[in-house]
Amino acid sequence: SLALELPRLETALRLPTQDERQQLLHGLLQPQARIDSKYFYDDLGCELFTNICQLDEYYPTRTEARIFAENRDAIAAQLPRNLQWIDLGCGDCGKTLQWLNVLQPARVIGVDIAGEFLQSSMIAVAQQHPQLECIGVVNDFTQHLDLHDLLAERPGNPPVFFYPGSSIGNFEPRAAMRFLRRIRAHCGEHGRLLIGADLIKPKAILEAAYDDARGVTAAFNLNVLNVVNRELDADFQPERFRHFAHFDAAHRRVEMHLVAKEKHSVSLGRHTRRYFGTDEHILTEYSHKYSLDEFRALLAASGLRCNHYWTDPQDWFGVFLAEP
Ligand code: AVI
Repeated sequence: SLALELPRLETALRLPTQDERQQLLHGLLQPQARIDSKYFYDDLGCELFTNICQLDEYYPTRTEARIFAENRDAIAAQLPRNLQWIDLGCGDCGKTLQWLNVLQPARVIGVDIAGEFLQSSMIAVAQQHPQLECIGVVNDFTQHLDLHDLLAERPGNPPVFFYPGSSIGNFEPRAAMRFLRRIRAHCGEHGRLLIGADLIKPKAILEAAYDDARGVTAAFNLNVLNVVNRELDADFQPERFRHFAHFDAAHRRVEMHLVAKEKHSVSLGRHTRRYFGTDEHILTEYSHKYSLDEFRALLAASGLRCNHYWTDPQDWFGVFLAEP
């Protein structure tokens, strides 16, 4: 029998709303068609992303992990005691698990858009740390981050937001600033943000990271069409598109696209059809890269002071600790 009490799961904000479907449809009907990168993460997408993180070419995950491993005590020393740890986009909670022993937080809040995945992750955390209060919040936090009530339940425990993996790079800089400001608004006096950001580096390394030899990233990108098919009752055939990734140096971002191999049309539900010409692109993701100074300037513009940061010997990835 299961002695474990199931972690609390707050789901109020999930189910895709009519609004979200409208937005998705609207994006696909633009002259430059686009699909928001949040649609990557269905069950298969989450699994493919886990595989991406283990690829030789995909350096961000292991570079960040090494920065954390080598500086864990120094980072922990800068954080408040009895904190509430909020992992934004926690996935399998693998990164959070590595912090729990040094930090001994008062509670852990995992936030993720993928509900079932989140539930099993939080159960795993609770099993390994039976004394710890674990809460899962199913939420598209990129759209509406509102954890004020939840955090206010523990007024004596300062929040520490954990946003690793350079997920901030998937926002355009202005949206990143709005998002960082929202985090700041949750911090109070003693709250902190521990955030990872991928740094500028040679184009060939960046492009290989987003177009690996085994085709895992290609499968991840193409899978978004299956997600759209379900969301909109559409009939995309992924085999009619190919994966394309390139670094746009002017905008300092890797872009992922799906390119139509041939001219064809796709039904987007009962009343709408979209025509694609040969080589027409659907934009599926931006992954912005920063210099150390640019990222600190972004934090500053969001009202966050960064007194400490850590990098690897090549300056490929940055970990920043920020406070209001
Ligand atoms: C989640 N995010 C930080 C990844 C990135 O690198 O932008 C998503 C990804 N896309 C392709 N590979 C990985």
